[in-house]
Amino acid sequence: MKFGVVTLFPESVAALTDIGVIGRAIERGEVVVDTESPRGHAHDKHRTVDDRPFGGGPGMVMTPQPTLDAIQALKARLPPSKVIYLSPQGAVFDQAMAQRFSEMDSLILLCGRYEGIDERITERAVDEEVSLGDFVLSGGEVAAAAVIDAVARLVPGVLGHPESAVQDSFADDGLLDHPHYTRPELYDGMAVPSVLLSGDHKAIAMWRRQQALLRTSRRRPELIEESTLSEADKALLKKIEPTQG
Ligand code: 4GM
Repeated sequence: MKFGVVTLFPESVAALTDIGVIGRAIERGEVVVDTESPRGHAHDKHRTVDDRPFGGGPGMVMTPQPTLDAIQALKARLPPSKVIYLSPQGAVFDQAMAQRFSEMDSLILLCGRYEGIDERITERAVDEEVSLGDFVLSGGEVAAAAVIDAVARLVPGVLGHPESAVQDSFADDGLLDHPHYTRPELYDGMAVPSVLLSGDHKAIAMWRRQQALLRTSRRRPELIEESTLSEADKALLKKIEPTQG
């Protein structure tokens, strides 16, 4: 899958995507991250990409021409792509959106700086406005890198072990993940739950399901209402007092 990123700081996106499983997928050529800076499309001698807001107020706004030309330059190099603008005003990003984006051949991510971008950029070139959540970053680059990571790891072949994408929190049922343990069995007086050492795979699966249900109902009850629980799930949720929240 190919990602195009329109950013005034191309190195910052590369620094975040060139590591870990996504970095290795980029090395193998399974994922491509191509960047384009509006700065290179500014025509004046100071390479100006922003200006003061009409109507007054603090900060600067990215002007239409350099950013729209940068988007066009990426479109010319990539397969037909949707343009996603990362902003706090967007629809909230979630696993279902990541799944939908991962089914595309390519995606262009537009990063804002300053107070944001001239609305005519959005009107002319943006297909979807997406937010990571209700907080403000100094630029869209960290949000774009998060979207690239969440989407790329769903592309077949990118993760080493294909089942780990399926088993993730949210993946199949929209529930939070169960707790995980590894060695040692006893750490500073804290024991691993004995069922995980039992070798009883049915009991382990049931315990994990129950922990996922209990965690979700305590931490994110709104997710439980959305997911349709089986009768077995409802029984698990009622049965035992949880070991942790
Ligand atoms: C638009 C306006 C995304 C974009 C002002 C980007 C938070 C998110 C920016 C801006 C961003 C988010 C860039 N901040 N919640 N900052 O996904 O500063």
